[in-house]
Amino acid sequence: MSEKVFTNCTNAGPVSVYVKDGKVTRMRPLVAEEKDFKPWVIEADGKKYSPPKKFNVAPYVHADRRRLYSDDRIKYPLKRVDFDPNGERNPQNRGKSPYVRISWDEALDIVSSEIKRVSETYGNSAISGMTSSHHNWGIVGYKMGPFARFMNMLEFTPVLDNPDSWEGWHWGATHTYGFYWRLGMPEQYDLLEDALQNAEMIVLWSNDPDSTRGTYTGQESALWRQWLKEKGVKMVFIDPYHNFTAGVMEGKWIAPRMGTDTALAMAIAYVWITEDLYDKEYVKDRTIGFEEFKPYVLGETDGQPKTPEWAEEESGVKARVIRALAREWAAKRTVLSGGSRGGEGGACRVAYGTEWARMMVLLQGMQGLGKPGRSIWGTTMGAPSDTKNWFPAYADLQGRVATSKVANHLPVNPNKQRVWRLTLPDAILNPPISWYGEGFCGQSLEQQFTHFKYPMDGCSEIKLFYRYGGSFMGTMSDTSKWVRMYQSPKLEFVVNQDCWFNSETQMADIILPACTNFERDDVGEWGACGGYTCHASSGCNYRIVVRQQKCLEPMWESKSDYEIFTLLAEKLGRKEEFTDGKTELEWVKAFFDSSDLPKLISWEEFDKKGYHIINIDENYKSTPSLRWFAEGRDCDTPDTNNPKRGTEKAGHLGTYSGKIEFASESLKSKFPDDEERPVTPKYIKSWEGHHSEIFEKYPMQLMSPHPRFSFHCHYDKHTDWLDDIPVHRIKKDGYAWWPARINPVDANRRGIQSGDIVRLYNDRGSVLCIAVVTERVRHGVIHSYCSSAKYDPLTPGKSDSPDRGGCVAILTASRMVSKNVPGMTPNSCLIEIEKWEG
Ligand SMILES: Nc1nc2c(c(=O)[nH]1)N[C@H]1C(S)=C(S)[C@@H](COP(=O)(O)OP(=O)(O)OC[C@H]3O[C@@H](n4cnc5c(=O)[nH]c(N)nc54)[C@H](O)[C@@H]3O)O[C@H]1N2
Ligand SMILES: Nc1nc2c(c(=O)[nH]1)N[C@H]1C(S)=C(S)[C@@H](COP(=O)(O)OP(=O)(O)OC[C@H]3O[C@@H](n4cnc5c(=O)[nH]c(N)nc54)[C@H](O)[C@@H]3O)O[C@H]1N2
Ligand SMILES: [Mo]
Repeated sequence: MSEKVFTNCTNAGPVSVYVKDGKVTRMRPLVAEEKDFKPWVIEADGKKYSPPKKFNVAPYVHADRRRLYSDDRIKYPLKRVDFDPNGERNPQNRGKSPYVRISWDEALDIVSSEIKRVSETYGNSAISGMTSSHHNWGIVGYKMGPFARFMNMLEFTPVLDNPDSWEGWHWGATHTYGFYWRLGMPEQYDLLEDALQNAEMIVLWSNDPDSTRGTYTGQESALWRQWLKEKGVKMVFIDPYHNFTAGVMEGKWIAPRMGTDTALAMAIAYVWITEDLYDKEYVKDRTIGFEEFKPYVLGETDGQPKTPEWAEEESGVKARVIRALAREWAAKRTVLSGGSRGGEGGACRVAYGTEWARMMVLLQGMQGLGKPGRSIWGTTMGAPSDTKNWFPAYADLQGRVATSKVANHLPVNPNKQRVWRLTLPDAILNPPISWYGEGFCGQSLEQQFTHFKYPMDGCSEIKLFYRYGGSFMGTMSDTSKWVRMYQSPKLEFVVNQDCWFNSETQMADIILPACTNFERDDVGEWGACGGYTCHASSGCNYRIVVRQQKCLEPMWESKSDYEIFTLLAEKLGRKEEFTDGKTELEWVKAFFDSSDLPKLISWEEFDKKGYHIINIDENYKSTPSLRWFAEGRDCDTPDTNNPKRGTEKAGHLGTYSGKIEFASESLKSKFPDDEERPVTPKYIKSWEGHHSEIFEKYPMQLMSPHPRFSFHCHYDKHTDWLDDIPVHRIKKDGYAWWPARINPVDANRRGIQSGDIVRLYNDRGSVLCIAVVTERVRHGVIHSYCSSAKYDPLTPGKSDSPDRGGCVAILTASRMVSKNVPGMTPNSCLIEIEKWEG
C-alpha cells in the first residue's frame, strides 16, 4: 500500500503524519503550502521583523510517534485480580495486586452496573470523577467533551482543578487590577510589537519562557526573544535557578532564597519611593491607596523600613544589586515578565504567593503600567493575530459553544456539590472539609468569597471515583495521601480511563484503554484554550485550525473516549441522550459550522486539505494591552470577556474602584482583618522557609518547576527518547532516574557527586533521584522538576515507601497559600538530601 499523509494537532503544535500499511512511519511539524502563509510584519527602529513560513513545535512533539507506540499504552480492559463487585472488593490492595485482561463487554457491564448501584444506593452525588489539567488535543475528544457530557448527564460531583497555575495572581493580583476573567493574568495583545519598538530592559521574574513556551505554542516565541536580544534589550532573571532562557539570553542572574521574592519587591519599591524614581502622576491618576501602602514600605507602621539591606538579610541578594536593579528599572523602559503568561511563575505557588503577585502589578503600576515599553508581558503571547474570526477552543465548550449552534453540547449538571482536587484525599479520608472559591472564579471577584463545604448539605459522600487521566502522585501535593485515599474502603469503586499507564493507573478496580488523538477524528486550533485565556493563539506566529484526521484505527483494543462513554451510556439506556445522534465526525462538522471558518473555507476543502491558516488582514490595527488604561481611554483591545467593554465603565479595570489598588477595596469589603492577605500587600515570612523551626532539621528548599522536556505527565515515561535527554531523566544501571540539582557547596558538605543516587526526604516521605551537581542552582535550594509520570515505590502499595520514580510531590505540603486562599504551594517545601546507599 502506498504512503498516505494525514494532518493532526498535538498540544504543542500541528503535525503531518505519514502512514503506510496502517502504521505511522513518520511525524513532522505540519507541512503547509507556502501560499497559505501571509506573515505579519512589525517595524521597529527602521527594521522589519517577520516570522518564517513554518511551525515551531515543542521538542517532545518530535518524539510523538514513539509515544503513540509506547509499551506503556493501556491495550486491553483490565480488572484487578482480587476485585469482585459481588463479593470481596479488597480496596486495601489497590496499588499492590496485579490485573487480568477482561472483555469489553464484561468491563462495561461492571462499570455501568456500579454506576447504577451507587446512584440508587446513595444518590447521584456519590458518583465523582476527575480529569487532569491537560489532554490530547482536539475539542471533540477533549476532557470537556465526552467525559463532561457523560458525567454531567449522571449529575456527578465534579472534582475541579483548584485554580492552579496562577495561584498568587488569581487570589492576589485580581484584587489589585482585576482581570478575574483572565484568572488574574493580564491581557497580552500586541505586546510583541510594543517590546520591539519600546522596551529597553525586560525583568523575567520567575519566568523561563524557553522552557514553558506559552503553554501550548511550542517554540514559536523563541525567535521573538532572539530579536530582542539582537536589538540589545537587556534581560534580567530573578530565579533561584539559572533557567534556560537566562542561558540563551545571556542575562543578568539574580538568585533569591525561595519564598523571599516579596521582600525583594518591597525593597525595590523602597528605593523608588526614597529616591523619587516612580511615576507620580500615574500613581495619582490611575491608582488608589498608595498613601496606605507607602508607610509600610518606609517602616512607619511596623518599625521596619524595607531597605535593600533588610531585603538582603531575607533574600540573600546583595543590597547593592537590589539598588542597581531598582534604579535601572526606573531609568529604562522596562517590561516585567512575571511568569509564562505574563502572570504565573513558580513564585506564585508558595506560601503567601498572593503578596508577590500583587507586588508585581504594583511595581509596574509605579512605573506606569500600560505606557510604551512598560507592560506585564510573558514574552510568549501577543503577536499580531486575527481576533475577528472565532473558532471554538476547548474552554469555550462550556460557554460560548453552549449558546451557539451546538447548544446541547453540554448538559447542565444540577448537582452543586464540588471538591477542589488538591483536597480530594482529605475529602475522602477526613470529611467534612471546607474552602473558599466557586469553580474557577472567573466570573466575578465575589466568587472567591463563596464558602464551600464537602459533603454539601443533602449530598452524599463520594463512593464511586472515575479517574480520567492524571498522574496526581507527581502533580498534586503531599501525595502519599493519594495512596491512602485509593486504598480506603470509602471508595467502593474506582475506574481509570487513560491512554497510557500513569503513576496511579494501577490503583483502580477496572482500567479502560482510551486511544490517542491520532486514532480518532477531531478538530482543533493550535494553542487556543479560549475561556479564561482568551486569544492565547497569539503565542503562535500563525493561527491554524487543524482538521485532526484519524490516521489509523485504534490500536489493540483501545477505543476513543467518546466511544467508551457511548457504550456505557447505551448500557444505561441513555445512548441517544449522550450522543445527540452524532458520530465524532459529525461533532467535528457541527463545531466547524458553529464557527466563523465557513466564511473562509468550505467544509469539503477543509476536511480534505486538513488545515486552514487564519492570517491577519491588511487593515490590522495594533491595540497594545493596557495602553487604553494608561492613557485614560476606554478599553480598545479585543479582550472579549472583559465585562466592562462597551459599558459606561469601559475605561475601568476590573477592581471595585476601576483603578490599580495599592489598598484593595474588595479585600477590605470581605476580609478587612486577614493578616495573611492584608488589604495592602505585605512581606510575610513563609510558614515553611528559612525562618521555620524545622529548618534546622530540613535545611534545603525544594523547588519543583515545570519540566522542560515533558508537558506535566504527558510524554514522560511514555516516550523512551526522553530518557536519553539528561535534563529530563538520567540512566544509571539500566534505570531512568529523575534528576535533582544541587549546588556544589551543598553537595560537598554531604559527600554527594553527580550521578549518585540521593534520597530527598522530610516528614512527609522520601523520593530517590539522581544527583546533578551544578552552579546553576542557588545554594540552599534543590531543583527537581514536577510532574513525573512514574510512581515506583520500593514496596508497591505501601504509602510510606520511598519512591524511585521521581514524584517529588510526595515531599510537598498540602497546606494552602493562606487561610482564605486555596492554591497549591509546592515551592514552599523544606527537605534534607543524602547519598542513598540502600
Ligand atoms: N510541584 C509542582 N506541582 C505542580 C505544579 C508546579 O509548578 N510544581 N504545577 C501545577 C500545574 S500548573 C498543573 S497544570 C498541574 C498539571 O497536573 P495534571 O493535571 O495531573 O497533569 P496532566 O499532564 O495535564 O495530566 C494528563 C493526563 O491525561 C491523560 N490523557 C491525555 N490525553 C488523554 C485522552 O485522550 N484520554 C484520556 N482518557 N486520558 C488522556 C494523560 O495520559 C495523563 O494521565 O500540575 C500542578 N503541579
Ligand atoms: N515544557 C513545559 N512547558 C509548560 C508546562 C510543562 O509541564 N512543560 N506546563 C504548562 C503549564 S500548565 C503552566 S501553568 C505553565 C507554568 O509556567 P510558570 O508558572 O511560569 O512555570 P514554572 O516552571 O513553575 O516557573 C517558572 C520559573 O520560576 C522559577 N521559580 C520557581 N520558584 C520560584 C520562586 O520562589 N522565586 C522565583 N523568583 N522563581 C521561582 C523556576 O525556576 C522557573 O524557572 O507552563 C506551561 N508550559
Ligand atoms: Mo498549569
